[in-house]
Amino acid sequence: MADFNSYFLMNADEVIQYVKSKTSFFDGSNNLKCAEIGDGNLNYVFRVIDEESGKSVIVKQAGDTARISDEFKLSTNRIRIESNVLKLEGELAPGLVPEVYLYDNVMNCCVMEDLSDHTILRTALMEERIFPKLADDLTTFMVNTLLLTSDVVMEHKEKKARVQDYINPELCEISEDLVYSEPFTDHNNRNDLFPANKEWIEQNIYADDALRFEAAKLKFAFMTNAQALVHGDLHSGSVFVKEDSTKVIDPEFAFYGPMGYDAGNVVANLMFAWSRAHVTKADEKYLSWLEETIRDTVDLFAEKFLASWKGNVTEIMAKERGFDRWYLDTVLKDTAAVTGMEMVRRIAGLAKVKDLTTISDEQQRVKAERLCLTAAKQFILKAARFKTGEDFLRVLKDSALNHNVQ
Ligand code: SR1
Ligand code: MG
Repeated sequence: MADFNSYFLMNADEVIQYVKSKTSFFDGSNNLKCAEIGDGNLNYVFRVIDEESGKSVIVKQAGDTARISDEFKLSTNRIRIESNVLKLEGELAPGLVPEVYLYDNVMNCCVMEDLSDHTILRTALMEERIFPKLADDLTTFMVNTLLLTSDVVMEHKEKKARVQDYINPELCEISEDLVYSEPFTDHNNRNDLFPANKEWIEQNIYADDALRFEAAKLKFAFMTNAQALVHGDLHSGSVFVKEDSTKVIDPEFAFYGPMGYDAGNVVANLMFAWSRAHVTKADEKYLSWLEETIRDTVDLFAEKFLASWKGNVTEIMAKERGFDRWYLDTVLKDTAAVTGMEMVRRIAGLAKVKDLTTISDEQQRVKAERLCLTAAKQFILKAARFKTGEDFLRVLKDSALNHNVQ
């Protein structure tokens, strides 16, 4: 039997041995079952369950390359980042992340709460399910984890120490390439375009100089603006939901970056869900809940941000009259720009979203992609204009009309 004193990638049987030897979670149980259930791009995720008591845990282990491709060489340090960030987020936004029971820096794995009674948000949205608390929970999560880790609130030397703790070069490089470079240049020749939209994307994205110029500016902001401890990959595959509960998972891309990176990812991924629902003519009740959720995500974020600012600001100059609104406007501008960048990269880049790729009708998919890209260009090129949820939603709906999707 392995002693787990030196690193290797575990199989399901070894994971059972691991939890027995490293935790007391299943003390006394002899009937553990384990399966690899991961469907993410980077790691291996095992669920261990005691079929008698029903108790279960998740063991997540990092390899030194991405699960989907050896092309991405990655530090296993990402599991340390993920475990520590989940613990910190759990303190800042109680109840909105899974509990971490153990982090192991030898096996590069962590043991955490099993959320199998929840569903991945992207899957749930594709099933047209409604979650009344979603915008409220996600905006609480973002305001608490972003504002409270920024220089507005934290003592500056402590904040700088935290910046150092969460330096995450390899995962940031993935975003620098996949979000901020390749979708505009295809310089690594690995963009995966839907054939029926290939020419349209070449003309409207690759060949748009003004758009590429804005993307270049945004890339440098992403690399240099150490504003807050961002989740770094807050798409709808990083959120678990059930009727009355929202849990944000997978913060392995976390680092000190622009607050708008998280908010923009949330808005963009809600917009993918809307675009799918729109072209496939989904249930009206579901569509209007999605629209309300997009609006509320921006408006509740702004409202809670200003309220939290009032209660938590410590930085002397941030207390100047009007500075809170000015600062929020810069975050909303970044949110709009990142909304656009995420929308472009999931269509013109390598890493896709199922909301769009599983639209089986070719014409519907063409329309969904084009309406997203048309809106995305507005978000990127006119980012400073977006201040309210309605501003965001209007551009999305106008883009749908321009692509003649009724
Ligand atoms: C190689 S990783 C591709 C994408 O998956 C992750 O979830 C991030 O979104 C990344 O860009
Ligand atoms: Mg992930």
